Amino acid sequence: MTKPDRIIAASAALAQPSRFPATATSPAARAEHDRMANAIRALTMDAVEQAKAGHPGLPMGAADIATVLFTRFLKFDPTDPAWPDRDRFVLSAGHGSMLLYALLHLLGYEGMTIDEIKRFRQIGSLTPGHPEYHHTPGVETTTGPLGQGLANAVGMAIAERHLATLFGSDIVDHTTYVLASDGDLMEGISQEAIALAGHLKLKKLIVLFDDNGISIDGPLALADSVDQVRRFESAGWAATRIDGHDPAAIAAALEAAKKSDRPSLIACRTTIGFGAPTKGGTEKSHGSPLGAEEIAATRAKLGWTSPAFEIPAAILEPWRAAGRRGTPARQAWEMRLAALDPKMRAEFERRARGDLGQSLAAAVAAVKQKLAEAPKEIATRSASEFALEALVPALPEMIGGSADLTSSNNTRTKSMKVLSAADYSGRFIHYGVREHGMAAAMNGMALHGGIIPYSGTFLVFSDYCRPAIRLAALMGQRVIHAMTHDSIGLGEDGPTHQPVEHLAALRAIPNLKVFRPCDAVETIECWQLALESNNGPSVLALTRQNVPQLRLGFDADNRSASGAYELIAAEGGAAAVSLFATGSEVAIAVAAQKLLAARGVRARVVSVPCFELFLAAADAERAAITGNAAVNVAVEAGIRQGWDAIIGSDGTFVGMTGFGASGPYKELYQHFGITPQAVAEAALVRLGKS
Ligand SMILES: Cc1ncc(C[n+]2csc(CCOP(=O)(O)OP(=O)(O)O)c2C)c(N)n1
Repeated sequence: MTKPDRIIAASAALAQPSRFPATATSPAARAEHDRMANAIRALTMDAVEQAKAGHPGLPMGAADIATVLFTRFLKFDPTDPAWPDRDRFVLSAGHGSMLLYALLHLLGYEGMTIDEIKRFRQIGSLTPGHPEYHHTPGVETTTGPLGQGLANAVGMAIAERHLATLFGSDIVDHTTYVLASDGDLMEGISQEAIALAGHLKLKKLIVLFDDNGISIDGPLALADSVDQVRRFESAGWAATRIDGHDPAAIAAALEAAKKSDRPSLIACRTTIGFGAPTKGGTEKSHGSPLGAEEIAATRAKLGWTSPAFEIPAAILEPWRAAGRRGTPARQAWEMRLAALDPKMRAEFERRARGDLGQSLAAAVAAVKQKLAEAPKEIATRSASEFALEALVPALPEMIGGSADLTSSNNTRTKSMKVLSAADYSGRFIHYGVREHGMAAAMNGMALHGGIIPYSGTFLVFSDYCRPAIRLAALMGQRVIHAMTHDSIGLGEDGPTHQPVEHLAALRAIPNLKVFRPCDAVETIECWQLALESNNGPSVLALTRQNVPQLRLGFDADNRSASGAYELIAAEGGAAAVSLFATGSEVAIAVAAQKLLAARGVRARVVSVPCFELFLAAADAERAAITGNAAVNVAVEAGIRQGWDAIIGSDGTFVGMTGFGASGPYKELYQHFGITPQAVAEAALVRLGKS
């Protein structure tokens, strides 16, 4: 066969979507569907029972939806779970994890053996309590905190549209499906996500709502009376309501959704714990094992005669056939990729791998060169913009944005077009005032691959992003948050807008890097480090107010890479005092050093742009940077928490102990005693020289 013939043959194989025609209503087809869906129910009951923990209700209720979706619509290949053009399936209601694990087992994902199903919720199994990205092949995102998955899916759908404009629909053409529960849709983040998706007309996003009317406390009516169909419609979605146990209705709704010019909601009326005679339809099937008696009665009711964890070959085989369905499509795709212009193909593959390419180093060096030639006394948010002017053209995978603070965050460079429903090729997203949805959508873009999302908001609103940042850290995703107005230095907006505890709170998240550069040179260095961090997210805390450039001359080394470094050594001998500082307070430490020198006290200044990198450094390197001065003083316009790891519990801290206040920033620094004089005085007191 010639190459084009093979492509046609492979495409033809895909064109036979399944053994189930869309209008399948024959008794035999229905019976087979029921048996296949019941396999999900049986595995779920048995695994939850064995683990003595878990959530049987959702998988049992959504089994019909999942069976139709995975056997007739979803484009995937279990032999290549990372195939870039696969459809994405997001189980937003992560507590229903057994739905996904049962599917992965039945469809033949390697590794998801029946033993793994038996080890549900055990340490080291492929079947943890909630689905974990990277841990289990076939899981597209870590879900559990309700609402996040839905918002991740919006980011995935944005990524798909954007990349399709660059590489063409032969290479990028997939749909993002979400299974969402009542809980997902009650969470506030869902409103941010659906409003953004509707606005951007993400037509290849399809949400299947497991509309079972039950949550943990009982009937939904206890707490909610939203008409979800009308809610989604008002956000610009196509929305419909169907019987979620009718395979023909599910298929018809999916067919219609695939043709829609808008994102689609399919509200599927289901019975939680479908098949369980006494607990089904009630919250009793939501989150605990059904119990031996109820399981026996469910088996009888469903006509499921196999023992626990056994799937008869006659049922497993059609599932495995459904799993094999996508292989020809993937092979055809690979041939199309191979036939692509070599340069474009290399670029696609580079971006899919997440490699940064060669141009980053040159862009960073060029920025540093300019700063060496003409030092800048500017806010680090402006330094960030200066850096981005070089980075954005060098790294086409960077997609920027802001939560309605574009001109404050300085995240949009001059050349950046806006990504919109009319033009998905743009690289800047106006997320609207939706920090949480933005951060979660960014996670989805990073998970999708081919994109490095970065965005902006005020540092104080990192609280609004926090659940998504935490998940980015847990999943090891490279997303970058440029968070400006990073202290009382923002001035007149006052304590509502002045972060105080935020640096400490962000530093508490494992696997998140918090950068607080002190000047324009550190700012480009921190951007470089954030971009190179391909196993976790970063926050850049940036000032509103101007700061002097402290790093003068050209330095090819990225000094920020060690997290902390001696910016200025003590003059004339060993230091009696080490002054540690971050961001805008490094200049205060530098001024304090001069005051101390005037009093005959030798001090050194250590800039600490990133705690996490510093604390991860080898012991000897850390000890050398920490030094052995008699007195350690740290200065940061935030709370002390976290600093003991650097200055010791006997170190002196100059910073904030409560909320800020409204006023001109220079006066605020005086008011709160974060000044060179205060720093010098603190050191002198410790030396007994005050
Ligand atoms: C943000 C968040 N809050 C609370 C929970 C705990 N929780 C898990 S499931 C659930 C609600 C269950 O209702 P629903 O979403 O309708 O799921 P179903 O009962 O249909 O399985 C809650 C409150 C959570 N996982 N995430």
